[in-house]
Amino acid sequence: MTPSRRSLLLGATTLAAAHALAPGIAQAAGQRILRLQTRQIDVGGRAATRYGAVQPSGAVGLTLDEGDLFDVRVENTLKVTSGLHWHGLNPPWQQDGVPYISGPPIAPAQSAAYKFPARPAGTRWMHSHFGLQEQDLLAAPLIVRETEAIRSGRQEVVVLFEDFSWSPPESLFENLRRPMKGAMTMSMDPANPDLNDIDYDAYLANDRTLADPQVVDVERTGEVRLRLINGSASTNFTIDLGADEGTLLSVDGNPVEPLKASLFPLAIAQRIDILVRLLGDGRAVPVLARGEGRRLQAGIVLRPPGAAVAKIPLEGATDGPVVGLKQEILLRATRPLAAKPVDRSIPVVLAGSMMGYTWSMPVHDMTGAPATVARGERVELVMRNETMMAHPMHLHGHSFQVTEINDRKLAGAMRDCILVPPRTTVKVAFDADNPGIWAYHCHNLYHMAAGMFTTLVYRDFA
Ligand SMILES: [Cu+2]
Repeated sequence: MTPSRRSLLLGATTLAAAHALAPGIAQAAGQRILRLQTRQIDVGGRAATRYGAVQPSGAVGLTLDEGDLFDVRVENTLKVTSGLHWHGLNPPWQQDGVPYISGPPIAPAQSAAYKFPARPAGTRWMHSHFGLQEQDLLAAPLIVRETEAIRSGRQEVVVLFEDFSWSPPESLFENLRRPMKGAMTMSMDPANPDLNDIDYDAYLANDRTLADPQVVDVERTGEVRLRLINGSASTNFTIDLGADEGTLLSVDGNPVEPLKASLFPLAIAQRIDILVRLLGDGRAVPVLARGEGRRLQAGIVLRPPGAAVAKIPLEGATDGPVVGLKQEILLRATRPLAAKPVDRSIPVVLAGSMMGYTWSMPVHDMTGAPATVARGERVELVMRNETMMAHPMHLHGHSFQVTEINDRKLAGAMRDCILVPPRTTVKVAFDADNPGIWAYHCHNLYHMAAGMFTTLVYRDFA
């Protein structure tokens, strides 16, 4: 089998599939196309050109049903090398879309094909893992609708929240890395942690600011399932339903025992599904994402028939709450890991230098070392944050369970991204059932770019 130059087929697929993907040959039945392309959005009356992942129909991102095959070709129409990672799906490692780890990135005018079972179902997302492209909004929803959600017939509303700057990400990063600036912006005071590295110009909800928010028509009564994705590069949000309550159904796409609240923390890269019941009082229901330690906010509005939609200010009256683990401690997975002793416990320190902007995540006290596991093991990651910033830690290719927060044992949520606040130790456990080489990193884009990145490697996986 000679690999096509234009179409790089990744992972364990059949010869027939490879031929179907070759240039000039008809597209395989059921295959979806996602194009990496530029698009224009309006931010405060000014046009911004950013990246996007769009189907030929114009649909942004991808929606599949539980049980579907993830059968996708990514076409790079950008002038730059790029790619997409399927955040929250657990594919074979070669199809995970992390450049140079899963496989080569996609050069301009080239494409790559992916084919694997779309598992696990739930609210996932996709984003570039190449350089700082995520800050240029190369991110989109990736929803695998649960059979239960489909059967319910409930309306679903998907919202991707993002942080936006008029400055190019490279200059934002350079600015952070200036030695004096880095030292000055790092807090030494445990009572006063650093909440933000970057002062953003706007927050977006489905590409729109609150100057012109998306207004979603809903029934007068009934229930709406919100699928909320924090696709920010560097902003933790709190979802605020105001006077209304919602019921948390899942975190990172994984079901939890229902939890009622009005405020829901949503760290970088995390997702939450919330059920909102419309009370029949004809009021519009705003769904806001408030930036941590900032007045800036974004959001959408659910509008029952005839409801008036009031103008929502770009900035709230107070700073958005500090995002921590108060709600995390209450979460219980409805489909937890099977009871089993831990075979391997791996210590990971989340570290940062006060001089300049350097982050790291030494494994077994060795900076740059991978976490190594063997197939079949129950593995525990013990993440100890010695810095003054929170780190949303993401492991690729696996769903883990939160098992302990500061010595408090939990049968917590299943996740793929857990926030580890300053001076906090969080333990998570997972089953090593997906052999390969996997990215394991802080999902704050600038922390990752400045070194808070390692890999999880299976021994003898090849
Ligand atoms: Cu971090």
